[in-house]
Amino acid sequence: MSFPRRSRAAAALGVGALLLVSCAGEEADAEADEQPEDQAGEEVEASEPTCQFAPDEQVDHEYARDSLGHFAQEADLKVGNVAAGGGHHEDEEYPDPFPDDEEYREHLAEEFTSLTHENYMKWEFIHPDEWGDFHFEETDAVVEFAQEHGMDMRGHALFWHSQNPEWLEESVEAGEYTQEELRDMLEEHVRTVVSRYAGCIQQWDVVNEVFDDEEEPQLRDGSYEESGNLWIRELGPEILDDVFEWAHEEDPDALLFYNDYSVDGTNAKSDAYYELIQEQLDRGVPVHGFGSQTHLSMQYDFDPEDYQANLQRFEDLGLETAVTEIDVRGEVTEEGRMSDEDRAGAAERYGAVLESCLELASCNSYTIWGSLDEHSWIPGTFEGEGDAALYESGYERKPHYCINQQVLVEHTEGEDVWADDEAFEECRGILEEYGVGV
Ligand code: 9MR
Repeated sequence: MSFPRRSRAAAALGVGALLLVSCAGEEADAEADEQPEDQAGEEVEASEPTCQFAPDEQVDHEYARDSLGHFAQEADLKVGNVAAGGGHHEDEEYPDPFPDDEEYREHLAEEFTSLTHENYMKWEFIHPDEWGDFHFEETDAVVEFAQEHGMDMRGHALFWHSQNPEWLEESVEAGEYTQEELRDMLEEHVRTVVSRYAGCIQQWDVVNEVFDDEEEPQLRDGSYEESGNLWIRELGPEILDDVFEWAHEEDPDALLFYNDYSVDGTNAKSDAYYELIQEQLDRGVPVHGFGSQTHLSMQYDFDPEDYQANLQRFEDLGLETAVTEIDVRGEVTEEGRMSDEDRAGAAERYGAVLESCLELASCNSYTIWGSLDEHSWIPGTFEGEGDAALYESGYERKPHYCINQQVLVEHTEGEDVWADDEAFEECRGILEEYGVGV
């Protein structure tokens, strides 16, 4: 069985809203088939999911004409970023950006139409000390912010091998839980988190990075030291069906995704996902989407056509697709800058990925993993690499930002508007300087 594919706009709004939207053209015809009818054959309105964190009043804000958010709305594509905090930020000298930096928060609200918790939604945050103690303070704060500003959210991540609390990894290693107890914990986690944010989070990275990086990728069933996934190791691959089922039961409107890195084309890892998902769909498991994280490096080749072909085959399976964590890094000088040539190349990759996403009916969101290099996870993970984020340190736009603006403007209003409108003069100048986008 496969699941009905929704249009990009409808998917972003959620199914409940879809039934209230009036559309034109073929898509509307297809969607009309999905409308419920009462016993007399009249169409009935399905209720929109309500988010328990919905504010009494939204902050009154409009996206400026030269912002990504403005054109994201016109293109019916969610253009997102992370709410930065937790994870590697804890080792840095600055306090967490999202709770503490007003300028940063304003920037998120002014530029983006979707948010992802960079770290606060992960197991180590929600269960810092022991089982049973759900900790939602930071997680809620990001959801409330998104609600106040009318932003969508991608939930990240319910099931992962990394960023589990130490107490959990240690007690599992010491054999302190039976399989049944572990399964119950996972179920309670998934059900509690998904139901808490039902109506607030439109799509979930339910299962994150479940295949390893070997030539013939396998599900990560190894030890903690081998970057094994404790759930797969202890409970077997069958648990993957359960996690999707539990999430779907708690929020039937949310789109449920697999998400991984190094699936930026048709390769052994993306093949492994294709097979796994196909089998799950055949069994009726509610998998709705495939997310390509898209952490690219200028040190490796990138083929935009193959990138799109990969997402296309998941679309052909009936799935939604998404660019979930894009950044493009390169080798940097001591000042943290790539060569101008690499900067131009990085911008071109951002542009090519966004174009692919816009061309695919299934690609409903494009999320950039960070705004400022000083916040980025990259230098701590890849020594000597960086310069991947959208802005220079004072939020001046890099070519990486400007190419996204260009692609969105050209897609929605056309090449002439991009070439002539004075709102885009700054970015035209920046791209020209690097010889990009011409
Ligand atoms: O950006 C996140 C960083 O702050 C954390 O320290 C790191 C720990 O693994 O996770 C980073 O985000 C990752 C995301 O959750 C999953 N895909 C890869 C991302 C970059 O490592």
